[in-house]
Amino acid sequence: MKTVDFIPFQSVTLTDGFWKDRSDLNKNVSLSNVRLRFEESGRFDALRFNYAETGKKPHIFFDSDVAKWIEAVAYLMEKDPIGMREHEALCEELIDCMERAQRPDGYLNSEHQQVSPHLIFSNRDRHELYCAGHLIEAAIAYHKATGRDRFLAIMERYCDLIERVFLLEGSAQFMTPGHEEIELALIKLYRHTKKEKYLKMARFFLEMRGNNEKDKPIYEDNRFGSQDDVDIRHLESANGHCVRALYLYSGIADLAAETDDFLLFENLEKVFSDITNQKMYITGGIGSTPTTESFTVPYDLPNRTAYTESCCAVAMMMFTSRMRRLSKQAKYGHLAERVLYNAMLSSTSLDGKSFFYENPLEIALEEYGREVAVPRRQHARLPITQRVEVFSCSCCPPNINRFFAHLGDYICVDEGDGLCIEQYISAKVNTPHGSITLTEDYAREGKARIVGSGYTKDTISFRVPEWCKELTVLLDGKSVNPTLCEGYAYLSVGEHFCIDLDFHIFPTFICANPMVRDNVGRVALMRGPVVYCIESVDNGARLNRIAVSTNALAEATEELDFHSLYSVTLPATRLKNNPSLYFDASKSACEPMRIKCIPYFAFANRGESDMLVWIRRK
Ligand code: FUB
Ligand code: ZN
Repeated sequence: MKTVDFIPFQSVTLTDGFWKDRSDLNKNVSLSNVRLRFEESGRFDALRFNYAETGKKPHIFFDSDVAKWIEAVAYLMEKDPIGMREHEALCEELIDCMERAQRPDGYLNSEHQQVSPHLIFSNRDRHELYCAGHLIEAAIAYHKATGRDRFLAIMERYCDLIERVFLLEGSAQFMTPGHEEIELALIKLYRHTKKEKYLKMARFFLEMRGNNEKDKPIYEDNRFGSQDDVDIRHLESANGHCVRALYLYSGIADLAAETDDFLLFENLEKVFSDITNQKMYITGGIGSTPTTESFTVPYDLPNRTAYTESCCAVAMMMFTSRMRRLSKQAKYGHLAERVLYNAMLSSTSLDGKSFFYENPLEIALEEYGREVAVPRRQHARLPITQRVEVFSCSCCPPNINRFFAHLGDYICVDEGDGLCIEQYISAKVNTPHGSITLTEDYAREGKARIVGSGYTKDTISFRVPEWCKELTVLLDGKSVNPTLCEGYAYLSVGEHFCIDLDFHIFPTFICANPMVRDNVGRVALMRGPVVYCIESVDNGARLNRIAVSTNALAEATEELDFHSLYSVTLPATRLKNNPSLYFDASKSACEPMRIKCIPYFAFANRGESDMLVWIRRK
């Protein structure tokens, strides 16, 4: 199987624009704010191994939270070592502490060493290998950024122990981790060090899952919980805890790439279709239930109780970019775009300080926290209505930190015989085939420009977004018709060129397959890649009283008032207040109104508000 590589973020400089602003916000606000909250909540203390002195008890996956934050710092250090000095000092301090605390046999885990040593490698849901995986990823990033190999050496010593306990002796009380992550980390370590043993270890953990008698299920009430229902060679659908699943699928994609295993790729294609055709929200979010944070059955996509964890957005980006490495199909870039503009962006407040764990598609404030006639634990848990700076389970904020720190990784693919533009993000990209400057006004005006300089190949390709119904291309100012093939456009170019793209963006109503019960009789507004929503702060409470006709688009007005994007205002009607529970439909009285729709990612930034993506269709 031919694999290709994205041009790595180290060769990409984001330039002014929508995504540079978001990435700067991550660097200048989110990263420091997460650091403050992690300091307060004892996460860094966990890895200072000072529980005995401070009494601050580490949680079983504090190590992973810190590791993701270090990984983010390392990525940012590559571009701005001076700006990261203070954060680097903290990383060095933590590496000192880990080096001192590591057991002579290589074991390293703050909770198990300080709180529950009797439980070491005894229970697969205690996240030891998950934490190890994140620490490995951080150590690789740190080694690349600094050239210093102390952290990497710590993790290699730990890997020696893991190899001995799991592969050689089989002395652990489980065979594969309850939470996947180490698999993809080990393949990264193999690629970084070129040591075959790490590939062998990754392969072991991947192939043993669902394929051994030793592993106990993680969730009694969800047989798919930890993807043990089937082994990777018989995988056909996406199941269980979503983050775990997507990390597993990413690891399998890496294994397929390294071992040229087409069957694994074919299985992942089935999984990809299962997710994108049946189990994904319009925002690119996944996870239909907070119970075990899982996928459920096809088309079960409730809006109000959507789980859609922010980590899932990160994990979807990981999975879909790996699939793109294995096969040039536009659907992977389409998915990445959907996630980026919606599920990913909604995770973070516009001021960069707070985060959602779950990203619902409907908020009805009156229903939050109200008394119910069933015991509380039977009542579906509702997501929170405002982003917060830190949660007790704070896996998402540092995941978002590390994601935005290497956003440049997702823009441009080196196909060998030419470059391919996957995402329209303003950037200067240095490639082995010359330099490319991308400038976009993509989500606002549907336009982008690609300028090549010193280009050494004959063709360049670019992804045509799935929402594009009309494409205009100018090559050096002259209108041209590119060759279109399976979602990509191909152009012959010379050494220096300028391509202007207009994808002709306009608002569109989208409807869902009627199998999605929650969306029957409803439409969602999209404008190019951006999903829109309505909020009570603009449109009054009880948003389900509002109905729109799809003809309303003819009378839409747009205003450039929403964080560099347009809000869209449309005629609609509102059902007049009627106290009756049931009433004659022909007598339902409506009043005309105009509704203001804003980009979904910006919801809950103006205080608590009702919010709705899927609006009743008139
Ligand atoms: O279990 C560790 C992390 O906590 C998972 O990745 C998230 O889904 C949350 O459950
Ligand atoms: Zn998370």
